[in-house]
Amino acid sequence: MRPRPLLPVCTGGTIDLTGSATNLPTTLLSNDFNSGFNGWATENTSTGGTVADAAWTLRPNSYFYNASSGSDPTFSSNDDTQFVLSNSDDQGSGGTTATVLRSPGINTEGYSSLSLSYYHHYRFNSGRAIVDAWKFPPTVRTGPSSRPTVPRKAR
Ligand SMILES: [Ca+2]
Ligand SMILES: [Ca+2]
Repeated sequence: MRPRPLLPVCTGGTIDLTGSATNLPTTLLSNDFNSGFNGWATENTSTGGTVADAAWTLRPNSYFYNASSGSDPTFSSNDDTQFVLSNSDDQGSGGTTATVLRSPGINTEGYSSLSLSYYHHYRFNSGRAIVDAWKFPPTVRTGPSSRPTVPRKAR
């Protein structure tokens, strides 16, 4: 917008003021993985076993997995739709799983606060898993480490 010429304002006089504002969207980024990864990147730096089997993979709701031991789980997502799964058990014994699911960059300019929410489910067999969410550069980290949970709907 071009600046207008300055107008003199006299006591008791009136003047028209104009301005504009940009409405920022409430949700910056959202993905339900129902139509794919949609720009989310996956990394798989796992070692041992069949590494490729640990990669983040789109799975349909009610996904049945024949586990190597214990009961065979059927996975359902929070809203009974397609979801993503990194399956350490499928990598096989002797493997260590290291997988990352990374969102596209988010422009937070103009926001004074941000919140992050997500559903996850950690199914315990042996060992432990860590679920972290962080912003990059990682000056602030948030998200607790996962503790073993009984099988339930992914959160
Ligand atoms: Ca979904
Ligand atoms: Ca089995």
